Amino acid sequence: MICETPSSPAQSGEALGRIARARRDAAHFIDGAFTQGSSSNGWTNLCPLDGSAIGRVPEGGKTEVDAAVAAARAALGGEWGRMSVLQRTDMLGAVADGIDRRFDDFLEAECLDTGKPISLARHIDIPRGAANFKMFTDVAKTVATECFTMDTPDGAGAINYGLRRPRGVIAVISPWNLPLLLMTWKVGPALALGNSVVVKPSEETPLTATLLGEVMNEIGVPKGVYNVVHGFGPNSAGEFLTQHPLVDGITFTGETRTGEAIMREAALGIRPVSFELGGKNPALVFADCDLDKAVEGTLRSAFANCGQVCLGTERVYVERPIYDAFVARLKAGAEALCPGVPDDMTTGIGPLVSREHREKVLSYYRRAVEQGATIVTGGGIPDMPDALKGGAWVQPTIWTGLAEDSDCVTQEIFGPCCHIRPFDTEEEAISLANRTAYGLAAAIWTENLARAHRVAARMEIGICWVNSWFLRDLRTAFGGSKASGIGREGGVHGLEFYTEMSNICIKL
Ligand code: NAD
Ligand code: 6OD
Repeated sequence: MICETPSSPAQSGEALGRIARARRDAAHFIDGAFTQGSSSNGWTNLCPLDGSAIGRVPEGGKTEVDAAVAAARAALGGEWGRMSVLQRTDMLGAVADGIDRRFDDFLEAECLDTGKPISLARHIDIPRGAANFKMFTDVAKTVATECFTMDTPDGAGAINYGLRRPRGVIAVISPWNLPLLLMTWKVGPALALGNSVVVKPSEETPLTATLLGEVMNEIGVPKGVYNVVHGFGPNSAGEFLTQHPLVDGITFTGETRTGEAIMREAALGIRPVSFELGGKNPALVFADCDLDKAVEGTLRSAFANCGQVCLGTERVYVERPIYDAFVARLKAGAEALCPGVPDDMTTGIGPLVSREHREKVLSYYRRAVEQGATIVTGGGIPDMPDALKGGAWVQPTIWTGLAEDSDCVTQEIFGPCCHIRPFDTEEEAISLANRTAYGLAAAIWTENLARAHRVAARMEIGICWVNSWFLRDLRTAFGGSKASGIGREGGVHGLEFYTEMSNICIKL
């Protein structure tokens, strides 16, 4: 039965009231100072829970981008650039502790910007924001480079060794779905390896990037090391940043189409890019799986964060003997997810990030019906209390019966929805899973270890989970293949992008 008890109006008012204390304007953070910038351009940041105004956000233009890039460049030649690895990494360890100290401020800001449940942000978004700094300090302190001795005709020989230098000023362009997590996932390694950064957070979620500026100042991180310029993409701060000739590298997480636009800009000046892009991720559920685990895992991978996780499952392939049981159980799980406000502990699902994004998701819900889907559950907007009617709420949705070339099976929707289709053989499942332009993640559910290895090895993706989902060891390579990205970050894998390797050849 569909969850009919979203937060009552009284609960909503109280919960929104508690979070409302964090309502605030955002500011650019340039050269260690908060500023509204040089123009009066800006926008109102809307809360996806009810459509209310959170505060104003200034729109940065060329002036702010120029100032931020100049500050970042100056930092490289100043105290920051002269620090030893240990001094630098101690400072970043203190930044991680600073996030922990202000945990509740970050939590409130993130929940206000995204509407996501506190139970989710408390376990994933904010702790990972801190961990992303701690983890990469370990990498920076311990990473080794190569060394070769070589013979020379005079018999004296030579030694070659690799030397990693910071790449320079890194532009970090980040999305709205896990704002602090995905921004620090790039800022952490960039700073640990001695770069400085200019961050352009998503226009939907400006608050935690701004708050991190306060932490940087509290810790005494030198001015210009961490800069934030707010704005949009095309013809705004995002594009100006990617066009800036003094930016040495661009790391981006977001839509594949945006990645294509950024790559064109990066071609000018031959700047390297690191891209984490979209996905259309499959889950393969074999009849020999533990059905409880597979259903619970797929509920999370399809509906967590209201389906707004790049690694999320939007295509589920289930072996025919357990197909009906799986569909019935996923339906029951989806219908038990109560939409509600962040600090109501019964909330199972928050809103989408904005009404605009809801329009996109609903357009897929309509197209699914037009293209012949059977709606197993959902398909529309939940009935919310009056106080929340202005929010971006949408029902968790499951379809069956769509063709493999239909829009909802081929295109990334980025909402709480998935299509389920039966399969009969392992070979068929592999072929269905790989039949996509994307190559980010896959989940395999089986208790057969040999099958797990065999199938995982044939997934054309960057990350494959077996009997789990979004289980992250930050030392591992993270990224996507095909249209899902370029490069890998995480552990030592980010060294390629965040440092420039020189070979020093010494003739003895
Ligand atoms: P988006 O591409 O619309 O925006 C991401 C960022 O790019 C924002 O800050 C935006 O302002 C900026 N931007 C947009 N156009 C730009 C341009 N021309 N030049 C410079 N900057 C520009 O993505 P989104 O809607 O914020 O996020 C959702 C998308 O991100 C989904 O496709 C999702 O799969 C993807 N994503 C991927 C990963 C991953 O790790 N692969 C992680 C999270 C999200
Ligand atoms: O866990 C991570 O490091 C990471 N980059 C997750 C991305 C999630 C996408 O929405």
